[in-house]
Amino acid sequence: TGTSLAICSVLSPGGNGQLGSGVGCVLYPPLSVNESGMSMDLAIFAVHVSGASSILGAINMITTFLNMRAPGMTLFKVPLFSWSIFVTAWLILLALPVLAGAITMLLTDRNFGTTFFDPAGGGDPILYQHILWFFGHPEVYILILPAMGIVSEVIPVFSRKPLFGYGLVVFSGALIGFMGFAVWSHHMFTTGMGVVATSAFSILTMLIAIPTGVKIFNWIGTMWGGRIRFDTPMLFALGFITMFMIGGFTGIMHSSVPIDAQHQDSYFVVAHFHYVLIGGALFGLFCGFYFWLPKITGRMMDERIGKFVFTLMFLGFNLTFFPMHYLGMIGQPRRTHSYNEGHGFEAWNQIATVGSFILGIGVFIGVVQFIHSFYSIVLVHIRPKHQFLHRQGRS
Ligand code: CU1
Repeated sequence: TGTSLAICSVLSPGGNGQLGSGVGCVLYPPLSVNESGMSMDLAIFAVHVSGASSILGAINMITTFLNMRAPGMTLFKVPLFSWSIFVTAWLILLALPVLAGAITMLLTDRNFGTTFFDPAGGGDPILYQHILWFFGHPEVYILILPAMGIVSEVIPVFSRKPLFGYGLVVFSGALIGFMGFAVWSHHMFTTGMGVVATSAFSILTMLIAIPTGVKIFNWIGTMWGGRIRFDTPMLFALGFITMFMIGGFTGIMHSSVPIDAQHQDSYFVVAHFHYVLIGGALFGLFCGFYFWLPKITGRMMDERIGKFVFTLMFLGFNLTFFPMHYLGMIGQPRRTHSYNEGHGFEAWNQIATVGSFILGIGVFIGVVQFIHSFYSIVLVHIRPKHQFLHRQGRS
């Protein structure tokens, strides 16, 4: 239902072919309040419905984790992927109702004459940013923690060693989730919050690098001295670590207020969060698919195609997003769809365009491989057996 509402939002009057009239993924007022047409309202309903379903799913995950473990499966024997989902589910449960509150206020501001975000009636548009980012920062961890869990499962297998520091990986994951609720204002350093608030949020943001670094050292410690096999899932895990680290380092740069003020709303920020969310979360997702799909279907996937997909994605990803660091530093603002010549933007943008096609082709081939792998299980197990034998010429 959420997806249908989102599609209706794109197609409805005022939508201009974009979700919620294209006011940007953060739906900041006053633009999101003043935008006419029902597209924005449909987008708000889409987020409401999807949020409700995510909350129900999270409750299911938490109760399953706590109540339905096999006999003898104590909490500190649970696989790390399950731990990461447990922490993620708590973040969903605590963060999404806050987002629902923010967009409900947006809805009443738009339709029922309230002025939560309108200074003319005593409201404040910055209030929306606080509420949105109190959800928005934990949301980043909702996306990255499951990928960290996947990588924590894959690296021991292909290093042929048990994971180094199981307890540390569990606790650092929980700490990342917990601290993720205390750093939201680092998205708002340029809104004039004052020195005390910006300093506090700056320090807390820097502190999150510690549990994150703990995880990375645990993964390296697992590989250290292991007999490493560079199969496709392991390649994606290593790709995850390297690119997530680049995204993490630029994140630490942004936690410093004066540097953030320089990078604010530039392509440097775009490069940063794509290193975290494509190089991190998407590569983690592919890592999980290449690792677990053969266990589900009972058939290995073609290793050569897997490595080809990894090569395309790794090359394409870096060609697309690394130049955006430079583009940001020389001043290209984010959310630009065209620009005047003569600023030196052209070359890097052209490289990024070529890279995006290589990345897209890689993702496409990978998804086709996954679908084909699923289809193979349908052919072997679900079609009536005599039909299968007939096909093999043995009936
Ligand atoms: Cu954040």
